[in-house]
Amino acid sequence: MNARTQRIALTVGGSDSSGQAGVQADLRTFAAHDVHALSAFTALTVQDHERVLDIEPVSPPLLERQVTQMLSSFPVRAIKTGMLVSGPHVAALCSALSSHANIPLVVDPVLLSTSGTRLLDDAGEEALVSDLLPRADVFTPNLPEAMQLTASSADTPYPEIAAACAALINPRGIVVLKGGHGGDPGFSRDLVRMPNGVLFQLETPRIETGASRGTGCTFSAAIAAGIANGLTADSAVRKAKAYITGALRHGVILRAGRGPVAQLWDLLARKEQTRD
Ligand code: PXL
Repeated sequence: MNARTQRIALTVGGSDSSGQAGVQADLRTFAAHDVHALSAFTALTVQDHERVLDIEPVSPPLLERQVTQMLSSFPVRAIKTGMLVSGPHVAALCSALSSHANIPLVVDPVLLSTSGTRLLDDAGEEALVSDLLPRADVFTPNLPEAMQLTASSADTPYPEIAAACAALINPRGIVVLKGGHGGDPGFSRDLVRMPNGVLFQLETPRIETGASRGTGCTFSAAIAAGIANGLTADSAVRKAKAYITGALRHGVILRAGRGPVAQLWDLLARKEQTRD
């Protein structure tokens, strides 16, 4: 018998039946980081290779029960949130988190699916800003999400958007403004804002691929997994950037040239090397 202890993190979000984004992406990401995944579902979604076809939310009380039970039963070292559906779901989550203020929280403010379906309603956006974000230790909006949540305009400079995001979270928290900015199409640049206001950029060559579903979920989940493994939040962010770059490079094609990033890329690459 060779049992061993494993570090534990909790993901709170939606099921993607196509296994590309949402909780399914988070589960593989935690596994790749040797972190045991607890999950609390906010909704079941029906998705094909490109679209969200149906959404059935879980009742807010059942969401609260899932989170409350996981946090009281296991020593959870980090929590990551994704699709939160509605105002009552955000309220249920905040209620479950209220007696666990010390567990690091990574909030990925999922507003839309890749194909443009809303995954959080208006009341949910309000509750996210007023009740959940003030408790967040890492906040990982992409540029459109950051602009929407801070009411920024297209000509607001990125450092100002990042500062407006920082004003929404725990003063000791980090903002990671994801990708898609910087003007140079050859690069993916994330702007990181530390609690003291220092900004730094994480830059990698842009990877052109149809296998990019789940990129946002995976990046945020990798940050949560790094924190669960004992890294400081800013080390976890840097490490997650390298990890998501590998996952994009090794993307998986499922159908019509599209598919998810490969969360288990490192494991599979090593297996490949040892295969004869
Ligand atoms: O990528 C954000 C996201 C999160 N959660 C679920 C999703 C998506 C995108 O489609 O389907 C369940």
